[in-house]
Amino acid sequence: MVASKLFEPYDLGPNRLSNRVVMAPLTRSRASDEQVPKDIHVEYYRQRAGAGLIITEATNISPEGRGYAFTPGIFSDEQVEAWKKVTDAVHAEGGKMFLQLWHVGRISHPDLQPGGTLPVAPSAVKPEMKAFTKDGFKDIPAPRALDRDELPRVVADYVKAAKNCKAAGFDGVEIHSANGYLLDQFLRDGANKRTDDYGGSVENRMRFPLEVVDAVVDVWGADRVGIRISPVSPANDLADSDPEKVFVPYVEELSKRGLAYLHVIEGATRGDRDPHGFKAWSLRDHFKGAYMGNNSYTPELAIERVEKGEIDLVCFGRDFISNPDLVERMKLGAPLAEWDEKTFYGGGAEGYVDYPALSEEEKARYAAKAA
Ligand code: 8OZ
Repeated sequence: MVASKLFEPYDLGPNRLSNRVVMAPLTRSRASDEQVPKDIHVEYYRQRAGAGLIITEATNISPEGRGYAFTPGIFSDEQVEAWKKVTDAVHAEGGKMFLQLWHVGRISHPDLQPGGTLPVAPSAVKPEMKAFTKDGFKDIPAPRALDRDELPRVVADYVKAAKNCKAAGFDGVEIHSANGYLLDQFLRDGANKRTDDYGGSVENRMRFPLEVVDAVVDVWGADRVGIRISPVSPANDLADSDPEKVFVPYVEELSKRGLAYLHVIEGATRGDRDPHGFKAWSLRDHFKGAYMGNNSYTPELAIERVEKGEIDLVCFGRDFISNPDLVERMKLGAPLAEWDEKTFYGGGAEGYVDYPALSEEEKARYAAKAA
């Protein structure tokens, strides 16, 4: 057995996690047309409940918040009921689960929007990206800039979704403020060209994301709210001219609010861990809650950084796709199964719930080898 703090319990606010390994939010695009999780979602998450914490795939807070076909939502009663089955299954296995609250902003397409309207964003700046629609990939148009007096309505959509998460039995929520989606579009100057008090200065650019954070904290209490950021990731055609200048004060504001954790994609999303002069992990020094590291961690690096106290929690994404019993395998020092990218997005059970856990015989064999 591999002995490490990584496999010891962690008190994340009121939630006691059985270990420090977190299943990353992973978009898999297998929900119904109505954005409702299915029975295979129940099985998929149940199989992975050995994680200390599961963060759901990014989940649409409103019809407007959707940017990809077959992603799930958390704005209708039907969706709440479906998610309740998922949380019940995870809890029955002793797991903990947060839902990730998502609004894509400009990373969408009229085909994915109610009434076929333009996606909304801080400013009408077109991303050089394609959207995943039911009919395949389509070029993303320039979005419509949100009016200032519409912003409270978007905050209210977050509040409704956050309340629905309570009804669905989640243990907390993660606010998606990363990867070039709506909140990140307000933060980073590549997408925010506003001239009102929601654009321009760093203080102004943080205003809307912090309004969302405060509203969600009002619903859940800060110790059950986490947030995800990706300060230096170029994902979804978004960048900032000086990420340190905006993310240090942003993280300081988040810390003041007492959020449970800061989830940092430390490099380019699903890529290089270190693509920029500004070291995103240095943000830990500005945050008093738990620090969750993410991006291409290996079991060895996770153990090293947790043991050194450089991170509190560590996320694994793709490894959790192909290893439902990832924590067990890491503890045994067993090899990890490879993932198949062809089945990451869309489809059904294949490549979703059919990756096997180790058999009892295999477990015994690896345990004997490690002894
Ligand atoms: C991969 C495919 C679609 C969406 C993210 C929610 O990057 C996503 C996402 C990832 O945060």
